Amino acid sequence: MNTQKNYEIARQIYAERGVDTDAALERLRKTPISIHCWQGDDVRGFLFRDRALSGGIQTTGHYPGAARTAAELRADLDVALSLIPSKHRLNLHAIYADTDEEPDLIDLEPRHFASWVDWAKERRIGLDFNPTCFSHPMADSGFTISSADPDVRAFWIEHCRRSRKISEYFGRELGTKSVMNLWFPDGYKDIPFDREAPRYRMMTALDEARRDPVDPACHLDALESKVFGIGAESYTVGSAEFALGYAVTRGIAYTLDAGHFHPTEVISDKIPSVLLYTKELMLHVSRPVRWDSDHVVILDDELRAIAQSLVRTGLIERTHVGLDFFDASINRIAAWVIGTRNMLKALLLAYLEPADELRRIELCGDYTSRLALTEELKVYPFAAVWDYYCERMGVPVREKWLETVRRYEKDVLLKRA
Ligand code: RNT
Ligand code: ZN
Repeated sequence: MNTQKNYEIARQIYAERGVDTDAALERLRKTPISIHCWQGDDVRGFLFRDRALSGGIQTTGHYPGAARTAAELRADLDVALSLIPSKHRLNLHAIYADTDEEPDLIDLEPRHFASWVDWAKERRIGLDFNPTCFSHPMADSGFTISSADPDVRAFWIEHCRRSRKISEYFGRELGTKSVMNLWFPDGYKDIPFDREAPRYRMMTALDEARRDPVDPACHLDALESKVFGIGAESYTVGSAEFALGYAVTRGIAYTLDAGHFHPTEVISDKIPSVLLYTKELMLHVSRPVRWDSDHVVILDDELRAIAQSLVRTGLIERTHVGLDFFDASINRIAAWVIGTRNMLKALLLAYLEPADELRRIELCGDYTSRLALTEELKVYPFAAVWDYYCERMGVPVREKWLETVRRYEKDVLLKRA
């Protein structure tokens, strides 16, 4: 197929509507996605390989080939990155430390992540970070940093304090600010008597964990809210009001996860509100199916709406777009490629909107034209623009990438016993 010729036709069709497709592609090229490392090994990490995943999150499935070491995970990521157009970032969790020393979470230091920094430097990509406040004996009560037990609380405060140093080190070494996402599974399975005390403890513990000054050019804290988790159905300490209030009053970022709200709520509508009150925003783009199931992101209406919220009013400039899904029932590299390419497709669709025209139409109250135009735009020749972009970025066009994944599965993944 003639990708170039198809693009020329598409470019003219968009141009008739006043849309510059070359400019849209240039904007897309400059939009990094923070790709989550934990899709590659079902959120296990390398520090405590015998611990089951806890914190009310779950991976299901037994697809072969999960990475068992940092070297394997990096090799898998290299394959995924070779199939995703343009440069992105990698989002690491503390349990992905690459060391033989067997440190506990409160012993972690930047040097335990040196191999990741070398890898990122070679590829000229940025790193983001997360303290891991689950899958650990100190989290077995269902509470971490908001625990009523001062020893438990102190443990998690120290882990988060150290995590900030690691995140700052990423930013300094790589010359691009690392966003460190704080998420705590803390909550009650059944109805609590006191809903305030754990929140007060979380607030003060977070202040303590964040007491060391860090270079804002290298590190940014973000706090993620949640509505419920498995085993914490009745009460979550870090609720939406808690996390947004904390982020606003402390001048940090708030993290919106697409699966962390009631089923009819959507984060696409929350993005513009949150960014009125916080300087920056982190996203965990995910796909909840009936619950916070973290399915692979597909190009559905909500994904498109998220991208529209970010692009139409320029809020993407203050947003860190991260992914958060984990499916152990399909090829994990394919999961990364599908989800990330879909995020990029959604952004490109948004960059291809005739924004000025639609804004003018809306402001003059012409809702007929607004509906007519947005519906017709859905079937504009977007695919020709996307294909051309993939070709130009040197990655496979359309589903051709699956051949590479299949070959790697046969040669490498299936050989991991
Ligand atoms: C859990 C949160 C959290 C985790 C990752 C692994 O519900 O979404 O972000 O998924 O930190
Ligand atoms: Zn999340």
